[in-house]
Amino acid sequence: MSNRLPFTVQRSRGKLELKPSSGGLISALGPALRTRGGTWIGWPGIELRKGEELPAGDEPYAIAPVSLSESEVNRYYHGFSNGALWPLCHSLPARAVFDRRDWQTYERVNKRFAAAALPTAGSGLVWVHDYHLMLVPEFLRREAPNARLAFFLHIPFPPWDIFRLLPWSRDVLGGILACDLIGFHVDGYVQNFLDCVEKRLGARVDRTEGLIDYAGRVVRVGSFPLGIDFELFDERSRQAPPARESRNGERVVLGVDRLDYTKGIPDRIKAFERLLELYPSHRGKVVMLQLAVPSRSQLADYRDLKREIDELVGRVNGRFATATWSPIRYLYRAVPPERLATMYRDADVGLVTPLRDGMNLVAKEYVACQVDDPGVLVLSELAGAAATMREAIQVNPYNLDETAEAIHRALTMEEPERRSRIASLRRRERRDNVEAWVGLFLDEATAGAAELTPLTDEEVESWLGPFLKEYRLALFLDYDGTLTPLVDHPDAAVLSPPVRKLLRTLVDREDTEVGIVSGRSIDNVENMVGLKDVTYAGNHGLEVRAPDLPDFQHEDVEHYRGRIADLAEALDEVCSDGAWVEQKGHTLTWHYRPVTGDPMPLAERAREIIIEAGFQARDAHLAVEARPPIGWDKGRAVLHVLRSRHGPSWPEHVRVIYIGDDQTDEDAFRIFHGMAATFRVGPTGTDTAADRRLPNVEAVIAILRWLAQRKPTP
Ligand code: ADQ
Repeated sequence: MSNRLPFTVQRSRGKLELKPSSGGLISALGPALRTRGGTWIGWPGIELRKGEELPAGDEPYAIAPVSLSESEVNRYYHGFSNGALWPLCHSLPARAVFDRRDWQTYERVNKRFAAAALPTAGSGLVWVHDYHLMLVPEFLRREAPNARLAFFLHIPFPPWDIFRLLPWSRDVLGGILACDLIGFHVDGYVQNFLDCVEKRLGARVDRTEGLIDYAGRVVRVGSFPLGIDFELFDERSRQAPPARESRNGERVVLGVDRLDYTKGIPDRIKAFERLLELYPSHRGKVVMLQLAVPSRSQLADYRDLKREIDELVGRVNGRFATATWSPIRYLYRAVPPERLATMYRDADVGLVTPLRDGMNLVAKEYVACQVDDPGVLVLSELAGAAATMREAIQVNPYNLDETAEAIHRALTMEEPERRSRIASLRRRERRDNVEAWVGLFLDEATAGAAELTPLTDEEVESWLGPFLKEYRLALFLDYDGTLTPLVDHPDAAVLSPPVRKLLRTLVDREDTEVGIVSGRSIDNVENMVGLKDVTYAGNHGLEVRAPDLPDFQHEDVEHYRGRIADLAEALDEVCSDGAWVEQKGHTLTWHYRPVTGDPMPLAERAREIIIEAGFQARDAHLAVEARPPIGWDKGRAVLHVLRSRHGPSWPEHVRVIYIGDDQTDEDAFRIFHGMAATFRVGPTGTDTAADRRLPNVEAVIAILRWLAQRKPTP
């Protein structure tokens, strides 16, 4: 699945005609689908009229077109994709425009792409491409939980400090994290992505193995540097007509790009101008040939760029041209493949100096076309290609003097050095060609499930060591699902002896206080934990019992005492098929775990009864909770404990850690955000306010173990 289909549809005299699209992505995936079969899902580039069908193409694979209206194309494609994500991912945030309506259309269009893939999702891999479609995997995962999904980003993934500017950074990360495999061109982007996932979502990552633990699944992440169809370019350049004599020994420095501000065309022209200033000997003998394919001309930035380049070319030519020589030849158009191969072959210098580029295929195409007397590749160190194409002369494209010197060096390089450099470059590009890339990616995408190693002491130390340094610790823990795995009946959630022992050790430490915060009644949770000198908060914090504080009960709960008994009776109506009511004093829980049929109609009715009785209904694990409508929750209860014990300036005296697995723990995560270290346990999606996520009770135990053994605070 990609934004564009491998062809663009045009309407000519009422009839639809297919025109093949070009570009790296198309030439990479076309052959892969041709040999393996499958479906290409994408936008045909035209708004299809009602009942209008695409003409059959000659490709052996199926086509699933996704139709977009003109205004959708504006907001989803020009707006969010190219106006926000493109500049941001290229680390040019000043050019990014963030518009909520663009974002909403992007979401809607991504949903439509996902729907188009749904019929295929059960039978094989869905491989989603590029920044236009970053929410598709999540939408697909919701409808097809067992589907095999992969994503490849063709542009850079920026560092955290830039990515965090995106108002919807959370959603975009969550969108692609629904995949089994996420691929980038180079390792730098992988590391940036892992940083963002860790910092924005608090997900656990394994940097060495490239694994992310998120929403109950393990996602693989890796670098897969895209290659080209090497033999095709090699062959084309061999078959191209010999260089014309009319060149008169003129040497050519070649630039080939889409007209895009990331490609650094104005800086390149200025660097060439600098060359002519620094080395007058090149005047009259060297020409810069710049090809630019028109691109995204609907966006103002791109129209401005075109004007800027026109003016620059005019200025430099005006400054240096003679009657027989002009320094810059500039073609604003696409050239046919055979002609392009000839130009590559005959250029003495391939000048590829993007300000930032995911990979850059032009550098690779240039190398593939150096079949006889080889030229020299000058390559921006800010292109993904620079990670592997080490034998190119690498430059910082913003440094005009350095670039000018590099062009000079390329123009004057002796043959043995040129041949050695190009030979290594060609060997690598021939081996790591596009076919190899597809194979590598698909092998990884269809590999078995990956697993993260259990949480290590070093990892916990890196999370909590600096945070706790020289402070007392106030540790607050939820019970069910945090200290014990979730089970069928609350009575069966027994605390294991090793965990009790760990808690005991923590309670006995001079520098640590422990609190258990539960939805259970206070007597019940105290019974289950069975430890003295612990603070217990029951009924989601409506009551608190602490060793050193007066017992607390929220002043409004008395008012609801009679009414909760009436509610329990009213819920008899939905206590069939095993569903039952757990009475907990100030609150109650209606459990539907034992129900064998579809419990949803019953749960809906239970919610209605609870609300009619004047209580709040909250969804819990296979249960609905009823709480009095009092502005109180687990977070407020813990804050009450901290203030009573340490005074209003408690943050100066203790560090707080709060670990919970339940929706009701979110109140605590929110209230302590920035004031505590918070952990949400279990397979939760994007919607947690906790700093970090933990997969299961074992991970909680690993943290408790580290806390119990840590160096004492004086
Ligand atoms: P692009 O930004 O389009 O691709 P690039 O990789 O250089 O950049 O590919 C451009 C393609 O267009 C090349 O195949 C080139 O031959 C062709 N082209 C350019 N100018 C042309 C002209 N005047 N006439 C004919 N053809 C021309 C995005 C990312 C890149 C990443 C690719 C693939 O921005 O970083 O390498 O996807 O992942």
